[in-house]
Amino acid sequence: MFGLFSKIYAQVESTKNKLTATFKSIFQREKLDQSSIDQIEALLYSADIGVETTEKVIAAIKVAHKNNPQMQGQEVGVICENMLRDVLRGADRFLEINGEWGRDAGEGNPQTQAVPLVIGLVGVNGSGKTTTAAKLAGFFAKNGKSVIIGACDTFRAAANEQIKVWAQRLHFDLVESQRGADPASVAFDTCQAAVGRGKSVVILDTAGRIHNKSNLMAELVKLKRVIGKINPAFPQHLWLVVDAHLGTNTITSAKKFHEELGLTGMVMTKVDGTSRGGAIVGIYEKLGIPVYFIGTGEGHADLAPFVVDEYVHGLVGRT
Ligand SMILES: Nc1nc2c(ncn2[C@@H]2O[C@H](COP(=O)(O)OP(=O)(O)OP(=O)(O)O)[C@@H](O)[C@H]2O)c(=O)[nH]1
Ligand SMILES: [Mg+2]
Repeated sequence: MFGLFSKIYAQVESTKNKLTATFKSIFQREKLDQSSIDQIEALLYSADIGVETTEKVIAAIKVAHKNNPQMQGQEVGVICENMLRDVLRGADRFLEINGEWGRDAGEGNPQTQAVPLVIGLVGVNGSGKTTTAAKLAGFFAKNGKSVIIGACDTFRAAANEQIKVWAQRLHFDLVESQRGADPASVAFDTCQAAVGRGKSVVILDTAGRIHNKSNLMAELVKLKRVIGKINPAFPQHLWLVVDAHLGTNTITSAKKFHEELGLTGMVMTKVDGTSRGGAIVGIYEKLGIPVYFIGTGEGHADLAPFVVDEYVHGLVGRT
């Protein structure tokens, strides 16, 4: 499993080539000067690490440089990696499903053998929820889990068809829906089917929504409440799917989703197409919500569990 991560993280790194290459070139310098520090600051900003963390990293580099004016680039690399790792401590958490996979069940995962793990995916329009639902189904199936998806996006005309195509291609069970149906009742039917069929994972794909539309947020609160009637533990997880292109701009919206719904995690998608993947740092620092997976492409296998060490390495690419 970890081999797969390396491949995917290498892919992330290569798409951010320019940024990573510039970091590397600084870390290879014999001696650090002020312009190198300015360059690192600009790089951290362009990676969308966030103001606070960037300032902290730069302050630490300046102190180290003052103490040792002969400081080498390599040492700066160590500071950057260590500080980013520090800020992200606890941001990677793997799931445990019936005690068989991952290393940490995290909080709020009162699994027993018979209870399926229910994961709801929420987020703004186009963030990658449906694609992530399909990728997760593929991922869990590959890890020996039986999966069912609920097509709870009853708002967009083609939503059901979109997930149905994935279901047929990847052979997972799907509870379909009609446009205009109540998303909570689709979620209820899906969870009930999961219990009846002995599924181990339920993934609920929901319609995209803007955080300040209170009626749409209320719809998700209702969905949560309704499936809680089947088992008070449902949904054990509610993940915000975040588009990496939006960078730290997504913090306000993430905060609102969290306030309304009590998010348990995030998935950051489209990390392949942008150098702004550093936003995970800023978002985690502000909200403290762990990141379970990252999306690295449009294909069903382009998903990797988030691993802080690999991620930081991919971001600043110290050799
Ligand atoms: N490059 C890349 N594209 C992605 C990734 N995840 C999703 N996409 C693309 O992003 C677009 C939107 O994805 P969807 O899964 O339909 O997004 P959604 O959140 O379900 O959208 P709504 O249901 O309309 O809110 C599609 O073109 C996907 O192929 C990713 O990790 N990388
Ligand atoms: Mg969708």
